[in-house]
Amino acid sequence: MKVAVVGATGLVGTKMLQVLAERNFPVTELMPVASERSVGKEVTFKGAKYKVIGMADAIAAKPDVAIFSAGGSTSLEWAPKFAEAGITVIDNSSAWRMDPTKKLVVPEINADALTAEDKIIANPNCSTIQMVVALNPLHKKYTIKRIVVSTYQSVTGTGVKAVNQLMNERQGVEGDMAYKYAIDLNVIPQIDVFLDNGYTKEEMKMVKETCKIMRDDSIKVTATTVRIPVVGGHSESVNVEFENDFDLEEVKQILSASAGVIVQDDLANQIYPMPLWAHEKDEVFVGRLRRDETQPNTLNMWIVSDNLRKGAATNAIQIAEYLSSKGLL
Ligand code: A2P
Ligand code: 11C
Repeated sequence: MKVAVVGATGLVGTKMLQVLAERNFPVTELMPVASERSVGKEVTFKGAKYKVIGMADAIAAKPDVAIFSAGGSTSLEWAPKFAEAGITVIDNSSAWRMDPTKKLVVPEINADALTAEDKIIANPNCSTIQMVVALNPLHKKYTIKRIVVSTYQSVTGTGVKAVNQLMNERQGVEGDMAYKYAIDLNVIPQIDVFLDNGYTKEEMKMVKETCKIMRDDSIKVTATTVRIPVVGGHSESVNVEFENDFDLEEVKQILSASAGVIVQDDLANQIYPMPLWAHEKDEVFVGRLRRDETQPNTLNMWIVSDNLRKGAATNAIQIAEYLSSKGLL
């Protein structure tokens, strides 16, 4: 498989190279791609050095699949050019996610919708992915009516500049600011820009992407997304109301048996999901499972996952693995 990683010098692109190597994706030729600024720079894959190439050269080299994480505007401009050249694009930006002609895929949930005609496939937002991986198995059993979610999101979701801001602040060093405010010793209740309805773009991604991935527009979602001074994973407090009543032990069994989910819920030993443990793992961790005692059929849960892995690189590579296994590339 000839594989291009577009945005290979970025935080997610670097993680993509790492995950491709770890999962032993059958790469016969690797093309790291970035902006013209980075052409000629070197990246490492499986211990070997590869020179970064530009977009036009990448198309000319005709990879079987191009995994993009180079921002929305780059995707809008370039993904159609790759697709026209017959290259399947798996795009980690928000550019194509809500386009009705494009599939928005979490392999555990809706990879079955993919066909060889899908030349641009969208990878969802990190905070959406980890939530739906945990909720979809419960939706199938009890039918979700409404989700109330608050997030606690790692600075890695913003990129290298934000990680540097946090580390600089911690060391008392002046540097570029990724956020308007200090992030160390602070909590910022804004992720991405504000929209006309007073919600942020990140919050509305969680609302819209959830329904599209779970193929059910009747699910009501309301979200508050928050940046915290953590490196290593996003956490989410989720309150979910079902149409039907549930048994807490059965909920744990369903989640334990679900692909990509690990239940960490042992109160006696103070075991619950944390970014500290989710960091560099591919699974979604679920714990603090308890009944909401204020209304019927409602569950409280705590969901943690490494946003650069299942939230970005791993999910995209799992899509490529699915396409490859079904002969769709
Ligand atoms: P470059 O390093 O050359 O700027 P991050 O989200 O961590 O900032 O990374 C963004 C990634 O997207 C980087 O690899 C960056 O390359 C790449 N990128 C940004 N703009 C373009 C573009 N116009 N064409 C190709 N790659 C781009
Ligand atoms: C964050 N969720 O944590 C964002 C980053 O639409 O893929 C990913 C943005 C996206 O800041």
